[in-house]
Amino acid sequence: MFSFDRRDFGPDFTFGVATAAYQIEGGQGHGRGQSIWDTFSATPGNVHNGDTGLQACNHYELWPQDLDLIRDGGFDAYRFSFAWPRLIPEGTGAVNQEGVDFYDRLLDGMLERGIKPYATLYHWDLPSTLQDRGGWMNRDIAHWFGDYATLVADKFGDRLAATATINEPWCVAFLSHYLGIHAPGYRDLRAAAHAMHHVLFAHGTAIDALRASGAKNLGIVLNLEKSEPFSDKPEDMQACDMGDALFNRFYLGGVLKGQYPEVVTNWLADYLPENYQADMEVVSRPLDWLGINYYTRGIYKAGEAGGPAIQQVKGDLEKTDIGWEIYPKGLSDLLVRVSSEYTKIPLYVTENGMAEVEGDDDPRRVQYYDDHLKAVLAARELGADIRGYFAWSLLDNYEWAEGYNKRFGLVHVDYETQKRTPKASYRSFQGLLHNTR
Ligand code: IFM
Repeated sequence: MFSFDRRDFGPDFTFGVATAAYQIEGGQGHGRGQSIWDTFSATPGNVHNGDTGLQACNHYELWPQDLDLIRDGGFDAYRFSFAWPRLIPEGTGAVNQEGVDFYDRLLDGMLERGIKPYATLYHWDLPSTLQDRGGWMNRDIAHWFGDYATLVADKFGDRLAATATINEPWCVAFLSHYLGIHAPGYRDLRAAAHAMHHVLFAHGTAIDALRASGAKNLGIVLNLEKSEPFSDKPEDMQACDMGDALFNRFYLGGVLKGQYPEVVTNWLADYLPENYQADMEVVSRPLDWLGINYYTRGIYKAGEAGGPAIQQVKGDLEKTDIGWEIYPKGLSDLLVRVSSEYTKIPLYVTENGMAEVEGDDDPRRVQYYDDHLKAVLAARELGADIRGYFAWSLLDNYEWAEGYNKRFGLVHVDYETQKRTPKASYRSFQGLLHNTR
């Protein structure tokens, strides 16, 4: 059980759980087009154990019991994502009616259960046909994404409590086009620099499209880390500044101030799209809220001679099953930083949680949530306007390059039988939230 009371968060604070389409839906076929994760995961060597999202948690069919779990846990809201290739199989053009019907059922199911839908338009499953045309490296993606946003607003907008454009643009751009760890698996400076700008330009273009179609309560979800230097040597401090600029300030600065950090634009000067500065007004369209996904800190050190200029090193704090340090103070520090240096719009913690070894008894995860929710309270005390918190994740699910090997769920999933079993962490939320909706 948690060590605080729901009332400590005030009556209007939103508690929710989060998932993403490719990680849970399964339901391939049904008119759905191919996505970059289908082919990336089918390529030997990219994903642990060769796991794919073909079945995942079969949420496509089992969604009624998953929504029951959200309701019975006492959660107010469900953060889910639309699959672009399920709605528009070729990325642009013809709409897949079966896909529209699926999200109609899902949204109506949420509303019937008193659960507020918090939607994300893009959580990494780009239609493959768009990748064939350059994907996030092609400036045209802003318009492809804008048209997709219009479709979502027209079909579903009146039922959505909030809509985010992109989930974790750092992952879409840097992790996937520079580090090569996520689809499409590029390791190329120019590809990364183009994707970094285009993903934010597409975000701003989609905000315009959503607003024009009457959608309300619009935001974006950034993954942020607490960046810390390995030592106070000037070269490590400088490495940390660069790490922070690449991970945090590029996205915060772009979206909230229309400005990228100079250390990054200098580094990427030869590779960024020509005249990108002309897009910054669109990149920084006013938002109604900002989502922050937080998991851990990043520790930076100057690189060795002949290698990359900065390197990340492992710290000595207790780690989750995926090897990330547990650092709740990083969450309060970040929330306070964003609210004092970047914006006064409402903030939401849109993801937070931990990977833990398989099992229904997960005391470390209960402690993790307890400590991080207290960090949210601490940041609120210091003036940050935080309106909600979403646990990642409702279910054990497909953890991208880690396949099914890493489990983040409040609810255990047996992938053979698809049986769901609530864990102790789910019960802790239930104890906190029950009968208070
Ligand atoms: O599973 C992911 C999610 O898709 C995006 N944020 C981080 C989670 C844990 O790695």
